[in-house]
Order: sequence, then structure tokens, then C-alpha cells
Amino acid sequence: MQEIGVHGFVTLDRYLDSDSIELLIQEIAHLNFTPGRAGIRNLLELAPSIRKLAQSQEIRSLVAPILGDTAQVVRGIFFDKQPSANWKVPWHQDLTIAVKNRLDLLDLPDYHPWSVKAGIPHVQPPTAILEQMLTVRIHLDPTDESNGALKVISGSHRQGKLTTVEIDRWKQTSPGISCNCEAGGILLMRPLLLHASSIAIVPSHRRVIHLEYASQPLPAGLDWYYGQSRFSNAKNSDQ
Ligand SMILES: O=C(O)CCC(=O)C(=O)O
Repeated sequence: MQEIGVHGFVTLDRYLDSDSIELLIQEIAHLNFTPGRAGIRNLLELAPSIRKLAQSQEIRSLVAPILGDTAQVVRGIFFDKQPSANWKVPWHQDLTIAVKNRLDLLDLPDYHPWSVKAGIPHVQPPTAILEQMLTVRIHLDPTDESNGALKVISGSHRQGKLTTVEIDRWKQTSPGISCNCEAGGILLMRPLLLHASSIAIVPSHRRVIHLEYASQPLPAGLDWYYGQSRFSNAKNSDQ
């Protein structure tokens, strides 16, 4: 918890054993993931065992101490950086959330701009929502600089949404840290943490299950893309 507070990330090696990793790889293989595509954006709907893992005590025990007991998984993405989909991402913060429905700007003026990715509505929520989120990245392959591991800038999550000038300043003054992990290793990170990734120079898979957790329902009329009803159920069962 302390490392997340100060640095905005922590890596945990060998969190899942090789049998669990193999089962996840097999389930993803059944999704007919098209080589050349970088990811699958609606992973939780498509892959029951990944949904189960995302909601398991094993993963919740990492998330709840940081976000509290109300935390729910709200999105799952699968990334596979490989020779036919070998990308680089510039330094950025994760500022958008996936939601079920688009609202009129007038209804929620703090939520903008809107966009659509793979048919799913996305919006930038206020900083306070992003500060109450946590990303869990489960590595299915070993990753380091050679296959384009995620790089982060420690502490950059603590100043809200950064401007381009501020991002440049962070890049010039703070070294990027490569989040190297074994297969089965986990990276926990705040979405506001500056991160980037380079092209892989060694041809291989770099498969990552990327899960986003939030601790509260969205305002009336707006629903998380995944799991909003579980927030409502949790609320009802408390009453
Ligand atoms: O996995 C990667 O290489 C990049 C992921 C990323 O930038 C993101 O999730 O925002």
C-alpha cells in the first residue's frame, strides 16, 4: 500500500503458478484472437475464467487494501505484443474509462471528452474518480526491455491530470523504470501514473491481462462498462 501511495506502482513476482498461467493462455487461445490485433477490449465478457480470476479472493486481496472492500473490476483488456502486433506507446496517463452508455454533455459536464474505441463508449471522468482506481496487470510471459515491458515514472500519479508541458518535465527529470516481471508476475499501478512502452526488439509474445478496478459506482445515469450492477448489489445488501 505504501509503495502504491508513494511510487504509484509495485511489481509482485510469481504471483500465479505455471498451471494457472497455462489455463489462462488456453482460454485466451479459444477466443480466436486474430494475430496482428493488439488486444481484446471486452475480455471479461468473453473469458469466464478470467472474469472469475478478476473477482477471486486471490486478486481482491491485492486490490481491497488499496481501494477498499467495495472495489469491483470494471474493465478487462488482453494485450499481446508480438511480431505481428509490435507497438510502442508514448508517455501518457490512463485518463479514460469505458462505460455502457453515452450521456449528453449537459447531464454530466465534468465527464468529457467522449470517444468510442472498438465500439465501446469511453469518457474522461473527473480526476477524483481516476484517483480511486487501480490497474492490475497479470503477465503471462516474462517481460523486460527486450520485449517492450511497460515503463513507468515513479510518483507521477500524485499531481492529477498532467499537461503536455508537465509530462515533458517529468520525462526530462525522472528516469523511466522498466517493470520487468516473470510470467505469473503482477504489476499494480495507478491509472494516473505516467507510463509508456517500446517496440519489442526480440520477437516473442508479451501477453498481459489488464484489469481495472474502481471503488464506487458512477453518478446516476452513467454505468461502468462492466460490473456496475455489482456496485448496486453491494449497495443494496448494505442497506
Ligand atoms: O501494454 C502496453 O504496452 C501499453 C498499455 C497502455 O499503455 C495502457 O494500458 O494504457
